Amino acid sequence: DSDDVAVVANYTRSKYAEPNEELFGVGAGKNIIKIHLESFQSFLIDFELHGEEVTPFLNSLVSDQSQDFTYFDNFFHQTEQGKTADAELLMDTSLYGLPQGSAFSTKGDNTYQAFPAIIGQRQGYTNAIFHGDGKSFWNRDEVYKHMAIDEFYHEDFYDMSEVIGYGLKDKPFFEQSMPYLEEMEQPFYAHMMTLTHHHPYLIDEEDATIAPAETGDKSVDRYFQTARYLDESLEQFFNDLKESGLYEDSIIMIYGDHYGISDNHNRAMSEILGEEITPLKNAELQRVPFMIRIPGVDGQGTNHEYSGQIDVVPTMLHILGIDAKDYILFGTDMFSEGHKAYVPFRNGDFMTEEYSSINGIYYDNATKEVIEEPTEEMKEMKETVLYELGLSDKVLYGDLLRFYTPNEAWEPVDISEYFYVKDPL
Ligand code: GP9
Ligand code: MN
Repeated sequence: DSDDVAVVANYTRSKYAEPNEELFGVGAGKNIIKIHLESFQSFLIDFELHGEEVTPFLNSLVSDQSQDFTYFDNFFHQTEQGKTADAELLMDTSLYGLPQGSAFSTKGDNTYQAFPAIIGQRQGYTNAIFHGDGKSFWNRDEVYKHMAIDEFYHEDFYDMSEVIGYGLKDKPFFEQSMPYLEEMEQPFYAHMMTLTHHHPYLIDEEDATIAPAETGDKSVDRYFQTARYLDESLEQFFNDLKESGLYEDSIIMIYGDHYGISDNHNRAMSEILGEEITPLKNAELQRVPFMIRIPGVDGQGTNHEYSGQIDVVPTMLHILGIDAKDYILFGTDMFSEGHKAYVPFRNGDFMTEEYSSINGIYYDNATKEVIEEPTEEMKEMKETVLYELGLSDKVLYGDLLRFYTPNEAWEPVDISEYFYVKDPL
């Protein structure tokens, strides 16, 4: 009830980090194009297989300063069983996914105060999600209403003749999304969700432009081929955005949703990386890319701040010039001096810049050694992580945002206003 929500709000307010003044509001009113890299882990960036770059296009965004991207190379996914849906939840609500199951499925009718709803109300954004799969997967067609997604382009909006694995192949997906994107009312927040680079990494022969790896583990071997295909589809999309004029004045955000290679594949992965996959190494492999380009702002190249998906909403709010302080958000602005650089995983493990806590064991990140006698500060950090995850669970299990009014600008989302059908009567 309202007492519980007050406890939560006290916590998030005490964690809150003041915006970085130089960046506060620099992106106000600009379109946001958010690109989901399915199952994409950061080890792929600059990785070479058979002496070839696997993802030359993404690599070029990181290495070429004139592209004006900032790449967070210590950014982690924080998902659990909800996989993609957990990533969506984390990155649009700054709440953690649930310890079991998917909040999208089980808490799809909750009240949310999501990023799209906030920017729709405060700055007139039109919010859209593009995904070449059925609309009800992960209960999206219900939960999106609560997040104030105005338009959901799902399989009914696409020519689905070129399908592999779960849905439409990424190249036709981006190609067919362009006309919808060009017609959208501006400013818009458009979330492009790719799908081809998804387990078990199936690819048609004509789409495979790099040879598979040779570990004998089929998923791992093909992982590089679908990553290459995704990379090419992205380059095609960037070219189309530039041609349409949308690229220049839009914020572009690129992220990975979760791991693609689980620890069931450690044998093959150790062959690929040439090192043993220890528990610490496995945690380190949970890095996914986060890249952002803000028009008119110089890219920083690579930013090494430890951060995670939970931090994206406050970061983006501040870029748009909306103070995150009023909202219940568990992350903090990644560009802020006061950013809290610890990264909770959903199982209670966590990483900081100096050390990691995995399965009850603390490791020194630099030496990779076990810390036999963890300090009080380390143990307190763990308490904080567990407390924070527990508070987020309370919000979801108790549907607590029902009882919270962030500020005068906030209006509860009216779900009867949203329809995700192609040709409404
Ligand atoms: C399905 C897609 C896959 O629409 O989002 O989800 P995942 O299996 O990665 O959670
Ligand atoms: Mn996914």
